[in-house]
Amino acid sequence: LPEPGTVEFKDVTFGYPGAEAPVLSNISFTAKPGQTTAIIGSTGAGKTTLLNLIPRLYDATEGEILIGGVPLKELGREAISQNISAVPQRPYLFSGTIESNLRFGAQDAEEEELWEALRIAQADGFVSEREGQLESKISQGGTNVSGGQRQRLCIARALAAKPKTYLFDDSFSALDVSTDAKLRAALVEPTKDAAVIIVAQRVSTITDADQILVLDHGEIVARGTHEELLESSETYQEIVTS
Ligand code: M5T
Ligand code: MG
Repeated sequence: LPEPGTVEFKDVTFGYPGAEAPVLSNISFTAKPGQTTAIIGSTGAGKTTLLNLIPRLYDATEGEILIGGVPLKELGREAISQNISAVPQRPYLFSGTIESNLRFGAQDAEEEELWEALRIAQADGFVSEREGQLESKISQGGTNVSGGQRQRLCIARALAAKPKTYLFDDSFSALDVSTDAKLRAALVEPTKDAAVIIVAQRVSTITDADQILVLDHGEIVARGTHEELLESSETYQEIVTS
């Protein structure tokens, strides 16, 4: 059996209910623990849709998705939520405290572990400056923190859960380039045994990924490392120079 956390797509096709054309066609790849798999492609290419199939927000129309060698449909909701942390493209905070938001998926974490997750996510600074710190109130939807702070709190929440698989949907886009770089450097150690899948807009976010999938109109049109794709893929070259 593949290692726990491994994500396998086998010839996956998906169309939204009621839509005529599929949004994803014949997607096959393996994201292994200890590796970063990046997905890049223009807006509407199907990147979010692809990620959302992994925690079963939708089910594949054709083909199969397996986690650690087990088909998603046999895994059950509980195993999926315990093993996968997803940071969505529009990260969401609940009304409550920073602590209650971080504990979603990490109920038993020590307070020190929450701070560690905040440090990695480059969020410890602004949290420690807020009155009440971990007890500081978050309004519904997180409207009383900035977009970049919301994104970092959601990354900290994902880290606190210590999953085997991480899904980051454009999670670094609201960060300036220097915070983005610091955060990704800090992520290396805590995610080193996990499968990490990153959807990115900026090529600089993914140049060191173990494999990059180039998605175009719902199909993987090229795959490889940054250096390989610079040589082989016109679509990738266009993304790099755009
Ligand atoms: C891919 C359509 C969307 C687009 C295609 C989420 C969603 C998407 N779509 C629906 O019909 N219903 C939905 O609920 O699917 O969209 P995506 O996966 O959101 O693309 P992306 O993540 O690569 O785009 P972006 O802008 O985040 O870079 O035709 O209309
Ligand atoms: Mg998207």
